[in-house]
Amino acid sequence: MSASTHNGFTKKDIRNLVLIWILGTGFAVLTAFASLALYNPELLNPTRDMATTHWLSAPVTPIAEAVRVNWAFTIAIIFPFLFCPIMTLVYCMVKFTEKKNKQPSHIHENVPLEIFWTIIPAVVLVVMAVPSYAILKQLENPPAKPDVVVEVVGAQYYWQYYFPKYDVGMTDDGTGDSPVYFPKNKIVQLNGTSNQVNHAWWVPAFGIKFDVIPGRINSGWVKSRHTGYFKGQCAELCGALHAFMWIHVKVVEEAEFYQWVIDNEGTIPFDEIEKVRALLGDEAVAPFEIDETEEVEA
Ligand SMILES: [Cu+2]
Repeated sequence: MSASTHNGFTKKDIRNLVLIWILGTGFAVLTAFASLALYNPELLNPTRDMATTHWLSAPVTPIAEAVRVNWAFTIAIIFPFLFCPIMTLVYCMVKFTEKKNKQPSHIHENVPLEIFWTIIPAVVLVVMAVPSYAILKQLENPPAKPDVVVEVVGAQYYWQYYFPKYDVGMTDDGTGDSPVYFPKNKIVQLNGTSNQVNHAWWVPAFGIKFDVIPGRINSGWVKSRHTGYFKGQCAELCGALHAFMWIHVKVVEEAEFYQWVIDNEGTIPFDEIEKVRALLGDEAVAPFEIDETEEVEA
């Protein structure tokens, strides 16, 4: 059978396809952005508030920013794998119709092609895995010694927090009336566990999600660049009221954080008293008084 009896794949087809891949992918990406902008222009604002758009909260920590960049990078790298095969299929459906191609070729197996489409996705997976694992490692390990350590306990169905350094604890009952306070621009290390079943502490704006598991301690850390009120949720199906296990975090300036500690009958550690006096005034921390009327047993 001579080569002229059927239409094969020519160099021109390859050139056409590469052009279609590039234009088609670009068109798809532009359409996605345009439809987002038409639906709600605020969705394209990188500092948008999730409470008003219900779409990907604005990142406020270095981890959340790294997660967002990695997300965009991953989407960009996997989009061609979605579009290119679809466009190739459509191209072949149009070009090799029965009318134009009476006697189809019977090609099977193409070793160079199979090596190509095995190696390229494998390389792409490695390219995606390297930054992802780097971020996972960062997520668990703060860049320096934490400024504040918080013990987080998941309960059915609320969250408890305890700050050992300040001997202050509180419960977030899920209504939003009792948020936990974190100081802005400070490394807050969270050590989480659970008293009964598995839960997960998840605040999207912080880029943090870690499981809290009975008998184990898992960690995450937050260093928020902005003050504000951030909402999260338990991310592990934990029982009947799982959906109401909200997380409320208020990130405040350092002075307001210390005021919160004092208002909640916490203790200012000795080495921070001078700083707290400078921030809140002398009367904020009562001087240490010895009650001389109290009898001391010999
Ligand atoms: Cu839960």
